[in-house]
Amino acid sequence: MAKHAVEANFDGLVGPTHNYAGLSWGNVASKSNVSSVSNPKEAALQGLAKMKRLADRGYVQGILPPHERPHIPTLRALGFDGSDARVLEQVARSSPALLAAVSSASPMWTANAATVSPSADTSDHRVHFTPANLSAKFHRSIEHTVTGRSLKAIFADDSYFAHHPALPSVSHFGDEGAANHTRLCGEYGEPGVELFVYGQTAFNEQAPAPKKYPARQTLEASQAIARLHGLKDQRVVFAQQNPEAIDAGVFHNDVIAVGNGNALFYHEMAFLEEEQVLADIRERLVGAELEAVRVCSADVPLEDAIASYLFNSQLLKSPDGMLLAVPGECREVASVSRYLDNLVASGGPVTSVEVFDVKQSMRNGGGPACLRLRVALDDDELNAINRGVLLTDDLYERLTAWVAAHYRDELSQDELGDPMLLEEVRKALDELTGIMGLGSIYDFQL
Ligand code: SUG
Repeated sequence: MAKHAVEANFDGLVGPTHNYAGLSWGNVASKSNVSSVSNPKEAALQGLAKMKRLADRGYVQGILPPHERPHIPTLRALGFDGSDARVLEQVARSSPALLAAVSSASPMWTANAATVSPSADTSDHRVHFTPANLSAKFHRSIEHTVTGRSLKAIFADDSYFAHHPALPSVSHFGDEGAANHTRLCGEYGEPGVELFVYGQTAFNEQAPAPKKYPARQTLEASQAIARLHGLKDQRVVFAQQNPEAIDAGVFHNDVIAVGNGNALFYHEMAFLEEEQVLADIRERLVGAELEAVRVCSADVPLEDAIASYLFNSQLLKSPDGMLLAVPGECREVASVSRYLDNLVASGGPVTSVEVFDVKQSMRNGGGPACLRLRVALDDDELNAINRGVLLTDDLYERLTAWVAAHYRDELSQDELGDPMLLEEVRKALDELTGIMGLGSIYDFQL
């Protein structure tokens, strides 16, 4: 008998240095909003409001903390020295691009934090975590150490949870975590099919690959994670993302597909070999029939899917079917808005659609689904986690007050070198680890 389990969503709390630095070549929104003035306070409150609405509906909602930024240890490792203020002053003068990279609040997109395999799928029946090396972008490649510490602080009991280090940080093993990984299943406590979507095969230069933009995930990385997590071959599917989609701006699979339970909602341009992917999932899925909801280009052209982030919605099981939690931009793109009007009436798995405003994050290419990491947990595992990170009414009140007290409501690129900003960040994060009961996870606390 499968154990009762739920899917918990761990959202990244947006950090105080949220800004628009144009760091992600291949991510259209990041490039188009470069140097706009951001509003970190609004960004964090938008994220918290999304979490609160979902927690109020009964979903288990957890939080992953922001990281320390600007990250002085990275700058010191690159040869900047002297006091922290002097390090900032030197890098601001000599390399504003580097300063922007070590100041990004990118850990907010926790769909890229790690790949997680629930205990029903793994050989030792523990929940396995591998932080993503995010090696494709320098500003993201510095995330996995602190991400690993946060995950260990939250999922601490090693009789239930297994933590692996990130894969080797080179392009051959480029890994972007859960953004390229979807678990399909009947009940959450039953064994599922883990679908790994990759952009490129690293060790075969003849294999299809995008021409314009980078493929951030390799097949070799996905295979390594499946091995590390002890997944059974007959429960895993490796699928190549359509290189044309990557070249149009689909830098992660979760910009063009989302799945949950037995439902897979995807655009016809998502996979290189669509029929094969569906057949492989159908063959491996036990205890449930795959419900594939395919969106054609005739209804939603690829560029509209990218502009609206339709597929970066959260697909959540609800009492009467499934809820699609879409970003507000979906109502601003005519084809997508029309599609959504018909979706519920079409009689498929999606039974309701709700709009969430995460505009501050969207302008850097991060929709509702980018902001969350899913962890399926059985009742014992849920009891074993550090409960201080689960959103309650009280924690929501404390965190909104914390944001109001510590965050700026405007931040431009010129301000990233301000030593006061670094001080504000450290003071805020030190308080936060206390609020969430995380102990010491930041370099400045060790
Ligand atoms: O890695 N943007 C992130 C967005 C990540 C979205 N995540 C998922 N699709 N799961 C990225 O490209 C932009 C930062 C800047 O330009 O300031 C950035 O890192």
